[in-house]
Amino acid sequence: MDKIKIWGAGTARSLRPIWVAEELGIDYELDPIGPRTGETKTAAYTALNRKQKIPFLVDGDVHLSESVAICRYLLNAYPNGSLRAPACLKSQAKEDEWICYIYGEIDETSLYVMRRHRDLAEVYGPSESVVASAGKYAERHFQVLAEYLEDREYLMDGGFGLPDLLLTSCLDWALFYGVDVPDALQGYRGRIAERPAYQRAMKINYGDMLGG
Ligand SMILES: N[C@@H](CCC(=O)N[C@@H](CS)C(=O)NCC(=O)O)C(=O)O
Repeated sequence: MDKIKIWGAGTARSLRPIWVAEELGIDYELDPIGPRTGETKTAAYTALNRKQKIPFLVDGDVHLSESVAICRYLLNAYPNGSLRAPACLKSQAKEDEWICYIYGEIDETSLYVMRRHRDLAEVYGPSESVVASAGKYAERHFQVLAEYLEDREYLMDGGFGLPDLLLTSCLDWALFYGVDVPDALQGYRGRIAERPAYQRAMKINYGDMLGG
């Protein structure tokens, strides 16, 4: 069977599947295409992913877009114990609750809105007030997460898992955007950033952008 192939590098969303693949020790091939480079708009890529977005994954006959869905698939298909795998319905539901919350409120509603109206202002229109209020909205939800994580190592009992990986990718993104991140979350992020798989994934995903 062909190697697993992942498309996409250079963004918080593309980091996630690369990081999961590194955690799981998967032998994969990466095509590090970037957004806004024209590479997602070629006929060949559009035939693979009609949404013309990264990340994207092909594993045999499994074709998947959506960073969180790709991460979940890789973990379910190739578990190795380094990422928490929910053992029962209730545990899966609580994990999904965190994932939907972080993806919906922090990634899409806050950080990507900031990206649209600042970095991508020529496409979506500039708006300082929208960027400021999206940043404040992220800060409000970071408080919720900080309170919850005050006396916990990870979001779920049983170790580092997908909700932590997703949150860490959002915390990096938020810090890069100058959003106020509470100390409790900065400490949590710092502990997770020591993971060798995170460090490998950051180098693979951002390459020269990290100065390395
Ligand atoms: N919900 C998607 C978002 C994917 C997405 O918007 N990717 C951006 C880069 S972070 C992209 O490919 N943008 C190119 C474009 O919109 O043309 C996910 O989590 O994978």
